[in-house]
Amino acid sequence: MSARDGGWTRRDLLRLLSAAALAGCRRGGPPPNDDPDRRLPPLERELAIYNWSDYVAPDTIPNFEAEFGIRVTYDVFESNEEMLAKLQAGARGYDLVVAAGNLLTPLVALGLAARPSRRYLPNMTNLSPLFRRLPFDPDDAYTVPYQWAITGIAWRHDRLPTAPVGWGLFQDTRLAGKLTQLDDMRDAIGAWLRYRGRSVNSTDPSQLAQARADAIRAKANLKAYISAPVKAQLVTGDVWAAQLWNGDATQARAEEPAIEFTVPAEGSAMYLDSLVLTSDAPHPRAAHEFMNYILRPDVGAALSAATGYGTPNDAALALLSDPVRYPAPDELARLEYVADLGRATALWDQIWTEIKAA
Ligand code: N2P
Repeated sequence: MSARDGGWTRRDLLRLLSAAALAGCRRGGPPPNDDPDRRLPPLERELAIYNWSDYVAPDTIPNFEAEFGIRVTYDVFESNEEMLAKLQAGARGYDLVVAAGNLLTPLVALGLAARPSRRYLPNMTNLSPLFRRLPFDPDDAYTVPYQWAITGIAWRHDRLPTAPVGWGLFQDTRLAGKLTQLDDMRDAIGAWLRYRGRSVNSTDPSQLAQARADAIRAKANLKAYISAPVKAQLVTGDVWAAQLWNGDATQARAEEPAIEFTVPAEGSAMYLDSLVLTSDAPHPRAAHEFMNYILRPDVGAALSAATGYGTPNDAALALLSDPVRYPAPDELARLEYVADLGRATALWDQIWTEIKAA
């Protein structure tokens, strides 16, 4: 606006219009805090993280706080759906969330994720190429890999008459009341898709209807749909076999050596969970420091040693005496990364609701 007369001149209007046109051209493009080459403000004194439960080493957070002089707020969730629902409901203030690959698509689509600035992540070079350029983040633009997981069966070898072979275990009426499945739509339904030789990422309505029928038949035997908190019941022996993620099974085994872990013969799901920067992170510099800290070899090794999950970090892997090995080719042939379902998410949601209500 012209300061001289305080009113609009024709030139002012033209300037405004061309600025609006430029802004229009940028619409749909990345917001300014999303530039992967941007410079960040000075280090903040706080950081807020939203992670899975039982998914960090006891000293990961205290060591970071002490070294960087940052106070960390650390909240946990039990499922991807819980995390997404909380963020969608407007929970703000988290700088970093730990998200499975299949969650990245909705996080980006909802404008909740931002690309980190590469300038502050020199330790990215420690990552294994096995976990780079995966389909959910083909340019490695958003995700800073945290840990990887396999879904299988954790079971008590002192309670089950024989070792479980496949997902059919959960249909065995002799074990009624001693079984649980994950309280996780993708895993609970995904198992029954694999049981029939289908993909855990199927969007075929007839395959999903069959999976619903199989899931409901198994549900009659289940004590509950329960995720990480089932560990305590495996340890006490109240549960004899639980669909569970490998690291949580390892954590339970540390308390009760009779607990084993098996990947079902029909195959199963695999996850790469990543640190994702939120688009409105209040402490972006601290968030980057934390991501780079997790990517240190010693920090990554301690994380995986404590949680029992696989490290995507080659330099960390080299430090571990008994690491979770990446699946061999024959095992890998039976495993699938869980992928975003796109429009079929609604159908899956509906089927999961029907299974829960059955
Ligand atoms: C941690 C479970 C995370 C593994 N308790 C599944 N993404």
